[in-house]
Amino acid sequence: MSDITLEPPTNVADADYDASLAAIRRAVREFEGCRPAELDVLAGDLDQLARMSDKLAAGRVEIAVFGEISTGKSAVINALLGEQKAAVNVRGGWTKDVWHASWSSAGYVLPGFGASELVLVDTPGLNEVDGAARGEMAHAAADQADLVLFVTDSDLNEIEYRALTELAASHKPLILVLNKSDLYRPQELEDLLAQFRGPRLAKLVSPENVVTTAADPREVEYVIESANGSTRSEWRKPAPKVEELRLRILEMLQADGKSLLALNAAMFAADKTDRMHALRVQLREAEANRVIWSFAVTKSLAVAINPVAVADVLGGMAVDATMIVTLGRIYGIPISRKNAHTLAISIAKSAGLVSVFEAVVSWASSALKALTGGLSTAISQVPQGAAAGYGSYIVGQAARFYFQHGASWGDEGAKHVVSQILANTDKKSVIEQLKDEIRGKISRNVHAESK
Ligand SMILES: Nc1nc2c(ncn2[C@@H]2O[C@H](COP(=O)(O)OP(=O)(O)OP(=O)(O)O)[C@@H](O)[C@H]2O)c(=O)[nH]1
Ligand SMILES: [Mg+2]
Repeated sequence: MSDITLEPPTNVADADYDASLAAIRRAVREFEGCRPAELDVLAGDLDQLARMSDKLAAGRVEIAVFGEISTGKSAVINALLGEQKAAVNVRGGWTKDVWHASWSSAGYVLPGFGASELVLVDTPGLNEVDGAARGEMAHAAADQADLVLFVTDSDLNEIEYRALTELAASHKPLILVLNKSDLYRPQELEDLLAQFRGPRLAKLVSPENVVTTAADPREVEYVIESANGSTRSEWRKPAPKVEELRLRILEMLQADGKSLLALNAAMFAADKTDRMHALRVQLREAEANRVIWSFAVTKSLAVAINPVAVADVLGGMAVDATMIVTLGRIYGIPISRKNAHTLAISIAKSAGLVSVFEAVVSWASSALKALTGGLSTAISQVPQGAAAGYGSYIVGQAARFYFQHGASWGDEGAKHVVSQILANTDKKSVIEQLKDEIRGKISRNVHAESK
């Protein structure tokens, strides 16, 4: 036998917890630093992330009660609380909002937290008529929760089975609650439990996490016999039966409450930040494309209307440098004008665009001599304008790639990136669109001038 004694894994939960809190706080800080236009779109997600961060810091454990309408979710909450806090009604779709009830009577405190809070979260029923939005709310509440009580009152139907599968796939700790047990005969209840603890569901919920309750049992008729032998009957409501559920919840929390909380926050934050990153990428793409197009049009017009502006290659690149500075701002990567200029020229060189620019410049010098003034003459300069605009468009696309990749050309270098962009760009169509833009703008201006 080895005489090495293994250290008990004491602080695993604490380490998980600290790492999770640090990660979620980092994510909140990262997204708080977004530009206002991005924050507008990400505000909802950021709120949820900040809420999760607060929840974790405070040690607030949330238990969401989830399931189809009228299965007795609100009644389960009342029975656990020991008071009638939630509205219970025979009419389905009674609970319209997600709401939270503090479950202090459970007496559970998260290790290391003097004042942690246990919260029961009531949610609207899943298959409520016209309740798609409420179903979403219920799903969102379950996503945030550390533990989900999945309440049903019969064998699972298709919707319930799918919802349970989704929760299990997201590794959410689950307790499957078969409520209204008072309505079943003992044999029926046994059969149902065997079904729930059987192989089909064991993949989703472990058998020890299947419990039965009677949260709001139906009144039963008691026959009372008086001393003189006469009898009368009285309808009484039996006390709710939720003890098995209460114990199971507390056992799970006792075993690894802190880890559950940490794991849940970490997974929630990972999903949220993935989603937020993807959204931010989309926003940036859309904005960058708008910027590139508007600079390409500006360049086209500048060349078509006023060749003086581009009388040398460097002058022509000034518009592109401004575009690159603007793109850098979109991607949160500041770049000086001087560096933007250098970048524009190096992209233009990689793309073989310098010759395009030089051609435009040499044309511009001769156009200058022939220029008689007036916007109407610009009509004949449309092709040169569009060619110059196309150059800016390519410079813009390459710069976008560069910023998208954190100011890097990646392993294959600038030349490769630029040639990919050229290969994937429909030059003819870009030039045609630019021509349309120039003609449109010029004819509007000519029209205005002649007034
Ligand atoms: N017999 C019996 N009836 C119950 C039990 N639990 C709840 N009920 C009844 O089932 C009906 C629905 O209960 P609720 O608690 O409102 O159900 P819910 O799941 O919250 O419903 P929604 O909020 O509409 O989705 C009510 O009439 C309750 O009295 C139970 O354990 N046994
Ligand atoms: Mg309810």
